[in-house]
Amino acid sequence: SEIRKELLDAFTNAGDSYLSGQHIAELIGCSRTAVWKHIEELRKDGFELEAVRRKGYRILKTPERITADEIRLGLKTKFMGKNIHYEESVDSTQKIAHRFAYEDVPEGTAIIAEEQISGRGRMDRKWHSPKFSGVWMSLILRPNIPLTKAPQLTLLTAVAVVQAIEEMTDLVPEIKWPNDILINGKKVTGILTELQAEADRIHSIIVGIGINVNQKPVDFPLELQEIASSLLIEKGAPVSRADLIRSIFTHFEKLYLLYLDEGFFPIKLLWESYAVSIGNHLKARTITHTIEGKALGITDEGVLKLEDENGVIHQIYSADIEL
Ligand code: BTX
Repeated sequence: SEIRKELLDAFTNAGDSYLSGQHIAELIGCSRTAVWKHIEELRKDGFELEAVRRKGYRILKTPERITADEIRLGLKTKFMGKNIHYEESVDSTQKIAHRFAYEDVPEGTAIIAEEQISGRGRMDRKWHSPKFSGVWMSLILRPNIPLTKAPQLTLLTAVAVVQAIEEMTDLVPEIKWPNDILINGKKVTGILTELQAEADRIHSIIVGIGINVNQKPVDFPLELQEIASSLLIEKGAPVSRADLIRSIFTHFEKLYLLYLDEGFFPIKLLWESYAVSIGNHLKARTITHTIEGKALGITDEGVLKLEDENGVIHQIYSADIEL
């Protein structure tokens, strides 16, 4: 807004010195209460402000934004992330991606937001996506594969994200079938794969990636504090979201081209090397029932094989896994 611009200009001109509420009120022509409200809004948007009695306000830190330019600088992919659509605040990047996919945007288009008001997980679950601290991104793909193979893209994406996290940190991420990435047992990433199809042909696959990057423990709602974590928490230092996104584009494109060329097998081998669930006893909760057993691995199609106590091997296409 106009007032926001004037306020930021005033702080720019003040440099390192404090701006009193009275002074700001005069500069932008509003009441002191209104000044206080504008300051609170700045805080909500990620600015760190210091308020000192009798002196006034000073900006300590501006919010860390991702800019498309920052991502593009140094990006060497052929098509992944070449077309970036950036928004500050959205319902869900998946929603935008679905709309774009109909409009025939190029393959590899990425929709990235600083914040999602109603980010979503699988089966209508919520995905917590606070401002300026995560990677909330949807990728549009148009592989020429049958519908039944679409879930393989979830596994491929998990491998790409693990490789990117490994490149950016010295953390050891692990994959929990099919779509969770854990660090020290806590969820740092979720992947949601959706598709648009006509008859049995895939029109687009939309891969949603949510990564907790720079959240502090207090940034998680209570119900997530035990089960979720962020790269910052695990690493003990912030991670550049733009660098992480660029790294995901790079690893993703490599894996995706390999996949289109040679099929799922090489991806499967990589995936298995990062998976925690394989060899372990686990519980798979499908929509209709729960199966307990030992995870034997995934099939060449990406389906989980679970051996129950009677030695019967079940193929699990979609489930929630409890380790
Ligand atoms: P999921 O169904 O496997 O996981 C959802 C569950 O994970 C929730 O029920 C909750 O318990 C937990 N959860 C919610 N938010 C977080 C979080 N920030 N960190 C860790 N755990 C959480 C996973 O679904 C798929 C998530 C995809 C998110 C991306 S973000 C970009 C794109 N847009 C969009 O709306 N969704 C995708």
